[in-house]
Amino acid sequence: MTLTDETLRPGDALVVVDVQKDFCPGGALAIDGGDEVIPVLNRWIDAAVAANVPVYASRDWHPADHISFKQRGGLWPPHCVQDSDGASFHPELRLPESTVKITKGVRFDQDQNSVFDQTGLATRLRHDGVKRLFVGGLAEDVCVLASVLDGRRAGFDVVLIPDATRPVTVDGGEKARREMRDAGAKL
Ligand code: VGL
Ligand code: ZN
Repeated sequence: MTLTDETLRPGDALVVVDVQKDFCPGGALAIDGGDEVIPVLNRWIDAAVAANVPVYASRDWHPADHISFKQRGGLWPPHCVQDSDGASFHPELRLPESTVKITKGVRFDQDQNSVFDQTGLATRLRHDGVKRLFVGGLAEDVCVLASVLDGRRAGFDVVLIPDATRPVTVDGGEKARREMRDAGAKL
């Protein structure tokens, strides 16, 4: 990536996916090195604020006994239960006050991995004049992947910030990067 490509400019947005305590070491669905994305994202947040580029941050926000939890036949241990400590944004993530927050995973009948899934986010981004998304967060092979693919489908240019994301599994991360590249995302 050239310096020009990396520079934030009007029409860009920074999208921070699910940097919550439960996805970091010590959390209910801890991702290896999940907390290592935080200092990287803080630098991107500073750059976004300096360039007057808006910041959007999603949170996974499940009802208790959510359909995605193992006890309900889902894939995951219980995590990011609404209003629990683990569902909070990681305290070291320095989100500006102007951050637009996206809440997802609230449906009783299905999971929502993508930040675009039934949130109205594409409409909001277009309203805000956004054309290109810089994306980081957790997890690379689950919610980041789904969000990047949906962002491309919705017609946005998408840049994944590689050192600002971590996968649940190494294999999953490699596959996710291939899929994102094939969908036209820049890495
Ligand atoms: C996520 C697993 C379950 C994520 C959310 O944010 O990537 N992963 N729920
Ligand atoms: Zn979840």
